[in-house]
Amino acid sequence: MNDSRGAPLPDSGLPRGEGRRIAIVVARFNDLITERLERGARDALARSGIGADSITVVKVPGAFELPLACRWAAADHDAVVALGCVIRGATDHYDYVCSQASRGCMDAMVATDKPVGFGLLTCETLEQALDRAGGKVGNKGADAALAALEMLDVRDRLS
Ligand code: INI
Repeated sequence: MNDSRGAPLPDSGLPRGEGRRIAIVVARFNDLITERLERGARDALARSGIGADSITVVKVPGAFELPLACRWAAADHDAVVALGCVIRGATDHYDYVCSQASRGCMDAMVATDKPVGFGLLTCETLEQALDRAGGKVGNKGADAALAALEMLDVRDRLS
């Protein structure tokens, strides 16, 4: 594919933010982690050229509530970033929350035809979560935000 001047475009979309309106949906459960994911997502969006007034942040109780809020947010935003953190406990509750939240976010993305950046950490320990929320493995909130922007660019190039 070529750009408007005929120069070849790279195969991947670019995380361009200009003119985009983005919603960030943040689960409050494990907020020590999810606040860091939110900061990472906000910073990544700002670096991609999105002003603070084009970003809506909304909090929900936990990861289980992310999919429905993503569907609501998709109605008047170009893309949504879903952020949460599930840490394995003593029961199998973890498995239900992880599987339903991730399935629900995918369903929200397909049903609304809007990108949903998936920033749900599913970890065995708090240490693993800290590593992924701005620690030694990066910030998965930032990664999810950039993935959503990249998908918007992919859509524009395919349409
Ligand atoms: N929600 C999370 O976001 N992370 C968790 O680790 C978690 N655990 O372990 O239970 C969790 N549970 C709450 C759930 O997401 C709902 O908010 C709750 O069940 C009310 O619907």
